[in-house]
Amino acid sequence: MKHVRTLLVAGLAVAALQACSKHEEHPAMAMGGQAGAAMHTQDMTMPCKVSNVWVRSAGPELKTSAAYLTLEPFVDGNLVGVISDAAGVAEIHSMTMDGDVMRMRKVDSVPLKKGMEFDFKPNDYHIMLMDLKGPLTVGQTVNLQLFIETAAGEKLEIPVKATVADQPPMASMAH
Ligand SMILES: [Cu+2]
Repeated sequence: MKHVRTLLVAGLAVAALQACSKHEEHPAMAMGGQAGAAMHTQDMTMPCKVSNVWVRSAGPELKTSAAYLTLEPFVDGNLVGVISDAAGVAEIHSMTMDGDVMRMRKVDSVPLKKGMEFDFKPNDYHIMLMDLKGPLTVGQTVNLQLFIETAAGEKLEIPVKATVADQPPMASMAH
């Protein structure tokens, strides 16, 4: 099971490279990683605005954590995958009440509507980080790559930097 998931992630990574090279003519996309993430809240060449990004801290005894963020898409499409440098596996999860029990489920994609904010937040949709490569300490930075397929069929990669924290950032609490 774990092996199959690893292959899936490797497949996504290949897709990411293709998305990257496809957009090399875009200065903002070509800069990739760090520069792209630094301007993630302002850059209108990006297919969405990303805010309230954080990753829950995890001690060395934990192998899982979760990333949370708010997406405001500028186009219709789907979030179809996530990878992270901090985790061997990253999955999109929903969380629902099943009687008195909270249950997490892996979902293949999340529909994005232009101009409609979509929240990944505690006890709700989240980016599950599994097979953590090490402890996640408060203040540490984690890189995420979001994969979006637009309604027009474009495959886009969004680099996001997340700060590790114990609780949501202030902006999120006022939201
Ligand atoms: Cu989960």
